Amino acid sequence: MSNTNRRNVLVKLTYAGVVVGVAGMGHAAFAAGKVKPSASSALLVVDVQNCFVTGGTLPVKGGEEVVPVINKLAASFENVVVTQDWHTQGHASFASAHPGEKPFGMKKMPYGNQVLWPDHCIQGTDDAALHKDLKVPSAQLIVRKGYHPKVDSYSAFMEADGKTPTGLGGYLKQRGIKTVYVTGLATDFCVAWTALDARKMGFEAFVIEDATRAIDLNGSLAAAWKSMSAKGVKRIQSADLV
Ligand code: VGL
Ligand code: ZN
Repeated sequence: MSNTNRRNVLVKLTYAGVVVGVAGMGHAAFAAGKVKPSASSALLVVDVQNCFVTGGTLPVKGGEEVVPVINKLAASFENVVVTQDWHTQGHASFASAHPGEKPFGMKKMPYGNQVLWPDHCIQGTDDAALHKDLKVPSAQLIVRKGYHPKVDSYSAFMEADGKTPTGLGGYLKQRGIKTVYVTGLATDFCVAWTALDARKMGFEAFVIEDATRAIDLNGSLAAAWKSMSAKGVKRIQSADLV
């Protein structure tokens, strides 16, 4: 082996060592009070609605537990955006819209594979309202999504067809937001897709894990963290924030 090659091997090993080290540290890399939201940060509160908590149409286990965590976090942010899953009756993401299909099955749609859900978060119903104890009075925008009858939208930025923006990316960019902190429901669907699209659109993205709860369907939670980590989404806890 030539000297140059040996040096390259060493460089690669060292580089790999650093990468493994950082990945292995996970959220422990963020010590308490070390992550500081600034005027160019926004807190995204995803789908904290009756449909996704106990007693709702698509309950996420422990979904209501995110409410006090988010209420407290909101005080640290100058910019807060809330989202609502906001489906039409008979929406294509509902199993009931497909004869013979059951909730939590899969269906091939023109835009890709779609999990079929129980009817949930129908526009204007109590089920689709924000959780009554969610107190984020400083929120500046409410983004509703999933209102096109034939297309789902887990992400707050982009519908599931991958080409219809909700407008949130433009809104945040026009307001000079560079970093988003994603919270809410559910970790492995709307939170993850929102965080991944935030990265795609060039935002720095954090997910505040204890301000989320997951559906965890066939390993979807582990898969979501894996793809988020691969795309540079940072996993933190609410105690990591000042
Ligand atoms: C969601 C499934 C269906 C979510 C929305 O908010 O994570 N999950 N619709
Ligand atoms: Zn939905």
